[in-house]
Amino acid sequence: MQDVDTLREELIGAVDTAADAGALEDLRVSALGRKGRITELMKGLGAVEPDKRRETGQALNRLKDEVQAAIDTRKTALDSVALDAKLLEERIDVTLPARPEARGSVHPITQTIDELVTIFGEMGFTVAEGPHIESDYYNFTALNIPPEHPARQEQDTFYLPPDESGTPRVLRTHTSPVQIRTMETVTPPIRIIVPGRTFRSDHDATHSPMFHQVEGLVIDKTSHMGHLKGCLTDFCRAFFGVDDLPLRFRPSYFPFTEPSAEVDIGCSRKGGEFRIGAGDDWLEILGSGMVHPRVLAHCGIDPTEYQGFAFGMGIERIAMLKYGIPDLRPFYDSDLRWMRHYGFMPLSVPTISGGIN
Ligand code: 2U9
Repeated sequence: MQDVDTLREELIGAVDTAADAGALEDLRVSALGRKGRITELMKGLGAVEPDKRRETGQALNRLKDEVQAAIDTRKTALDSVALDAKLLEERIDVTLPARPEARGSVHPITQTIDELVTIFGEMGFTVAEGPHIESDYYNFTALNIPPEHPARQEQDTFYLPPDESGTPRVLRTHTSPVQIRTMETVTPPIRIIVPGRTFRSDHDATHSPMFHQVEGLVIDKTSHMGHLKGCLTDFCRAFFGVDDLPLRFRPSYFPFTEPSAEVDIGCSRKGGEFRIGAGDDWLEILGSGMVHPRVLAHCGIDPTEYQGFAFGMGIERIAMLKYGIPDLRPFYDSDLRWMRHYGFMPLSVPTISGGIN
């Protein structure tokens, strides 16, 4: 009978170097299968001398176990290599869209804010932000709107329970508290725009309880009404993409500015068709004015040394005008069909050189 140690060395050597699962299976069959070499040796035990039969049988059983264990170990190693190769081959880029045809788009509000930031950014404005929940002081009192002032009612304020210290709180009705906070902490010159959400208890076809405003503030020692006019004229012409867009500054009243002006842009409504640009009609687009000396004083800025202008407009309104969106309500419906129609390509970022419009 063949020497068991030599056979072990041969078989285990072959198992350890088997190239793949197929070669390993061939080896198993040739060693342990019904007609395998170890099986055949076991079948021949009857011919072994009786006093060596038991010892040889035990040695063959051990060999069988050892070969089987070597096959299992090699199989595990080969499976692991095969799995690594498969994973490498089937690797997926998880950053790709799950469904290539499902393309996201930029909401008209986001697009309009990007455009505003680009235009005012070019004029040297930076963007400021602040909380949606405000104290009554920042939303009203600091803006020269004292407790009994009718503007508090006109603005349909959402009142919230007071904070732990008893301070009355509201959802901000305009972004103006951000300008107050900026003036309290920054030494002029100041040149900021504040785009953001605002809240008023008003809900119909042309009003939403949450809407967006952008306000601007310039504070220094010399800015005057002429700068306000130039700044807003340049903005409106760049935003609507009409170089000779006519503007009209109409005297108005706001508690936080003096003097105040509302700004209209030229338009035409001839033949039932609305067009922005030269025409015989006007459309109100924003409010503005020189910051009231009392507002400056509330923020610790000396009104005999500093002055400046402010303005505000509704973002939904200018987006609807620019992009011909007829209804306000679908802005917040998350309706994909509306987004597909009115949304913007994610990579068409507005720039002054590449175009705002
Ligand atoms: C400070 C000082 C002055 C911001 C201004 C307006 C005029 C204005 C409305 C336009 C349409 C709001 O969205 S809207 O309803 N805004 O007409 N806003 S001046 O004046 C400020 C703001 C902050 C400290």
